[in-house]
This record gives sequence, structure tokens and C-alpha cells, in this order.
Amino acid sequence: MIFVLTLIALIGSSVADYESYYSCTCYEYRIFCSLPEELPAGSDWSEANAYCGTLGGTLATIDSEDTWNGIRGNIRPEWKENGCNWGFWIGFKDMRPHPHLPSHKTNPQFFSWVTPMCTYYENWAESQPNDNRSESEHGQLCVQLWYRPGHKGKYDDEYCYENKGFVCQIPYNCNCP
Ligand SMILES: [Ca+2]
Repeated sequence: MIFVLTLIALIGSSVADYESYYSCTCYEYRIFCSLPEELPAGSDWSEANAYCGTLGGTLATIDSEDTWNGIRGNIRPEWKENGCNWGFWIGFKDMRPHPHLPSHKTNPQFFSWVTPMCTYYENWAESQPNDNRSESEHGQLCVQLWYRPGHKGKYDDEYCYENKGFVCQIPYNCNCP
């Protein structure tokens, strides 16, 4: 398993790239603070995942601490403030039909990644997932890299309808190292 962390030139005003080479499969991770202007406003979890689909990918499935750090290292400092609504969607979600029991509160095993990978990496913020239901009976089914002050991209479950920044994962053909 070889990882090559590459900082790609910033593209446009709302996206930064990071690449991971994992066992002959290459993934490009593109980080958006919002949807490009030509698309309808909003970047809730489903819209963000659909937009990643137009790029040939999905929201990001984080396979390792290296990938997590690579993504975090490519989030612009100004994006870590509330301009992206305090977080970035990733491809991790409680996909069980609603209503469902038990709650995923303190039960992160009920979350599923959208893209099959060889390994998966989780790094939840303290006291998360908490499945807060104060604003929706459905609870918090979608996972973000959380950038409320002090959280530094650790995972938090959040209401799926929130508009957030997001991270796309796009596979592409590459030469194995
Ligand atoms: Ca939460």
C-alpha cells in the first residue's frame, strides 16, 4: 500500500484537490465550499453527492488517516470558518429506512460508506455521533467533517438538509507506482 500525497494546484475559487494512490486505484478528492454557480443553489447531502456523480464519483469515502489528513490539509483556512457552514459532507450516512431503531447515537456502526474501499477510517468528534433530534424527527443521518471551532475536521453527524461544503472522490486511471 503506497500513498503519495500530492497537493494539486487550486482550481477555480471554490475547489481544492488532493490525490490518493491506493493499491493501483487512484482517487482524486475535490473539495468544494459550495456548488458551482451554474448549478441550483444548495448543497445538502444528496445534492452534493449528486454533483459528485456528475464528476464521475461520489462523496468521499475516507480509507485512512493519511487520506483524512490529505483532505484536511487541502481545505483552505478561510473555508474552515462559517463560510461553508462549519463543515464538509463526506460519503458516510445512516442509510437505514426511517423510522429505525436503535438510534445511531453512540452507535457509529449504523453508518455506511457510499463507495467500497479496502479499508475505512473513522475519527469522530467527542460525543459524536449524537443523533440530535431537536430540529428534525429524522435525526442527524449524514456525516460531515466538522469545522466548528476546535473540532478540526473530526466526524459529526448532522441534519442532511443543511447546506455544507463537501468532498468528492473521483476514481481515475493511473499508472501504479
Ligand atoms: Ca451531531
